[in-house]
Amino acid sequence: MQSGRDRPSVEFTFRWFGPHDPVPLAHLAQVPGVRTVVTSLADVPAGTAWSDEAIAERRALCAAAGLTWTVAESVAVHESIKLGADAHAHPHARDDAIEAFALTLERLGRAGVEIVCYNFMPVFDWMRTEFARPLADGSTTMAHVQHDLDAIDLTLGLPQLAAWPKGYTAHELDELLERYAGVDERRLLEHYRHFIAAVAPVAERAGVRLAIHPDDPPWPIFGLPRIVNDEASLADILAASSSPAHGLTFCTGALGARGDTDVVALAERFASRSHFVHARNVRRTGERDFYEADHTPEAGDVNLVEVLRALLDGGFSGPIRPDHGRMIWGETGIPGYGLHDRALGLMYLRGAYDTLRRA
Ligand code: DNO
Repeated sequence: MQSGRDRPSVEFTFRWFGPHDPVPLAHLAQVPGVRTVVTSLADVPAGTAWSDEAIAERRALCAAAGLTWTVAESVAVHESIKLGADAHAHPHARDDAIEAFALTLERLGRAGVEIVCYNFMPVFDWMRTEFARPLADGSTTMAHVQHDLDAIDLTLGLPQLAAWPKGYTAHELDELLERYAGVDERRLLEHYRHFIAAVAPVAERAGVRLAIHPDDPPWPIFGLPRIVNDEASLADILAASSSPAHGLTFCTGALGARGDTDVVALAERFASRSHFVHARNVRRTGERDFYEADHTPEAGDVNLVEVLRALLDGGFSGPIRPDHGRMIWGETGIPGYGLHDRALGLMYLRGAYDTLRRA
């Protein structure tokens, strides 16, 4: 157990989706202590390098609001990388996509962006089955019910349920899913090793730290393999490269959705390999069902103060952002990404942190 003075310092930060985000950047800068921002060029398709100009433009936008862009979340990993060369339609697609990813890292590094968050979930990024479940207090939140997900017929295309539809037609989706037929967890992990071996040295040279985000929800969906979701799989992922540039986005919500996972124990074990933290709380309502709760321990199953203590004692030093909040006080906007509840969450974490540092 460390005393407060020995505990590393961290940076509390906030996500901003870009000019289409209903939360103005200037409002983020009014949250006490927030000086940096997490954002990305989400309009650039996976497999295309981000241009220096577009990076400079986003950086300038942040700077004009008094904020420094320090984390890129996310840089998308093209499906050809996850599929591996042989399972993809074009023989060079994987190499080209890796090259584009590496170029993006070099350019972000030059622009002073220190951390790049990404994920390795086939086809679908994070997923929920409900985006505005009413809670007893009149707020709304996102929820996941596995039975409802299982009932989705993908041959009809991906309905309104995906948070971030990638715009596949039913036919494209069908083709893509077919190509994944030969990719099981073992193969996916091999493809991941190929990818990280290629990009970690580039990240190192560029002064960028890579932070892989766990699968969300943390189990396979639609029969697709997922390899970043529990203690053993996180250990395999981290063992894929010993580069100091290779690490995790420690997402307490994604990891906390599994009843067989002790998030505090994971924080103890992986603190020093974590480059970035997503702090949010979930209430499990079934083996594979949960909803997203506010950041306090009574509201959900994750004790964020204990997680924070474990991360700090384990040597984590980096950016932490409050992740999904509820929609409260009549706010509307991107589900999970209203200003109010995330700002309350940030202040809760900040209070816990200041206390831990003085204890
Ligand atoms: C959800 C986020 C994810 C995350 C990506 C990382 O709100 O945590 O969209 O940004 O999965 O690649």
